Amino acid sequence: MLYPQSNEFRDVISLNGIWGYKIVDEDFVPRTKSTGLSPMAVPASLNEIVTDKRICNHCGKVLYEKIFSFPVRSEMRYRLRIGAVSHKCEVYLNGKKIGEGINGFFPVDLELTGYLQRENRLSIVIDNRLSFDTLPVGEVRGGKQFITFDFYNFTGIHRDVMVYSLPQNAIEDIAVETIVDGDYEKLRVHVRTDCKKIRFSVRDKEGNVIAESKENVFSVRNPKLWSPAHPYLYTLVVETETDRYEQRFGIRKVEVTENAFLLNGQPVYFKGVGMHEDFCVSGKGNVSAVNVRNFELLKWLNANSFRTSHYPYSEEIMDLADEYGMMVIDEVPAAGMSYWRDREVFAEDRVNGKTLELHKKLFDMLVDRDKNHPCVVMYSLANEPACNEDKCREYLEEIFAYARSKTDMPLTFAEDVKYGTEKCCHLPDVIMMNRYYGWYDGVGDTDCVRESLKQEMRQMHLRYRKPVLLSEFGCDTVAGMHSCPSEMFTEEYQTECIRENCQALDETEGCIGEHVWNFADFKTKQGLTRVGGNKKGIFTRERQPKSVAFYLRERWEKK
Ligand code: BDP
Repeated sequence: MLYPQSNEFRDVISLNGIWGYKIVDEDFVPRTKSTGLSPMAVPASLNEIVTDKRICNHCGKVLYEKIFSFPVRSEMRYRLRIGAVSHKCEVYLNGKKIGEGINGFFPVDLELTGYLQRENRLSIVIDNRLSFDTLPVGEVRGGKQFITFDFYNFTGIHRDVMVYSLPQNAIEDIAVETIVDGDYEKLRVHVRTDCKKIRFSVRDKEGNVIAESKENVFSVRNPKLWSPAHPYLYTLVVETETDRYEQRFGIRKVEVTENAFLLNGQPVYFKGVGMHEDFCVSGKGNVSAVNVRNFELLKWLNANSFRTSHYPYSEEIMDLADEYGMMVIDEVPAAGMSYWRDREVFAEDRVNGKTLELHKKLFDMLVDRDKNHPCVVMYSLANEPACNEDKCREYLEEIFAYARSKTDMPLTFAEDVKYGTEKCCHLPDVIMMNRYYGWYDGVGDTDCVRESLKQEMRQMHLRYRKPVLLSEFGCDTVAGMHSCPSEMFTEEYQTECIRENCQALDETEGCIGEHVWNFADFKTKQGLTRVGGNKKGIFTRERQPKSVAFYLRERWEKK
């Protein structure tokens, strides 16, 4: 599915801005214009905006409504695109249901042709409840949402909403496959359209045409490769008699060996962070200013990568990652599959075959959405599933086999169970380990970090003969809190703990990188260990540095 674009054949109309919203009953259908709506911003999370606690904590359905009109041209096709709605939704136009969304982190893209009138009422009935039939998973208990994952379960329309027009016989999809062939790079372009006559051309960064073809397989001479140091991007222009689409792409090759991750044939070390789409007031809403600020800070840190923990991020973020040269570990929204504590989470009445089917579908949707981004160097299939459970092994074996049948890209997942009890590390190409030595493990003790971490990573690497990446480590830190000697929650402790972790990695064979948890402080559900959210950020939620940022900036400059 292509991102909407505007040119001489296509148009995009934004529906962002102020919408009306209200809480509605279970069986609500927006047949007629609703009354009693209050203003709400789109994109944004309502939980960060409202002042009424009941609305903030509401578990169930919410109506969002917007009236719009524009000059409809009879020769055009029209579609609606909602970047993301958390979590499920039913979409109505002028009282008629036109489709639904099944997950909070993917676009909902629906046909509007034939439904549009002079004035239109777009109603989105959001259901924010999580269950074992959704991803991430959760459970409604006594009317309240229970979750085990550690980020706030925001409700809202979180990404851009637009109506876009398409010509008849539009170009429906483009996939650019790059194949290294001596000094040339062969491109194989897969296009979905009803048009037979298609022309391809490639423009370099300066806009010069460097290749043209009528066939879908052709060469680019002496290509400039994409990498974090040189994030070179080309534009492929696909033209038919009635349509044109410009698809940005980059040429790069990824491989995994027993000890290394190779980008364009060279070993690369991942320096970076796990992140969240999270900001004050906007919540999970896509805000361009915040996105660009985040990338400026990542560059300032000398980072070269991040993981989209724990769900796919907005397309705008993926575009910026291509441009800024950030390698992305692109994660499916499979979180919450551990720490249920009472009994196994992989069970008939919990994470089961139905969850797996959804998981497969979402993997397909992720690859479909992100396939042309050179920044994506690996897909992550889950965060911290209970991989000490036998049924989890069976489940992950299935999802890994499925994903491998769909892509050649390296696959991974983040695991957090102690060496010796893990049952799933035979599956990924790279073993991502989330470890909190000096925090959850060795509370207040940074002396234990170096040896414990080194030993566990070495064991993992030797047993599975795969590269290992420390995908989460860190400690909660209240910005501005200091102590000498260092104590937990102070900036000194965070720097010390992260330094000990990093030094262990310098001495660990097969270690291909470090992702600090987290880029910035973020909102979570309330809990005894969360004072105003998770404070493991290198930056505050307002995006100002804590002391550890200066340590990492210096370390990563040299690394
Ligand atoms: C890890 C989770 C992450 C949490 C982190 C923490 O993957 O989502 O936020 O722990 O506790 O286990 O800070």
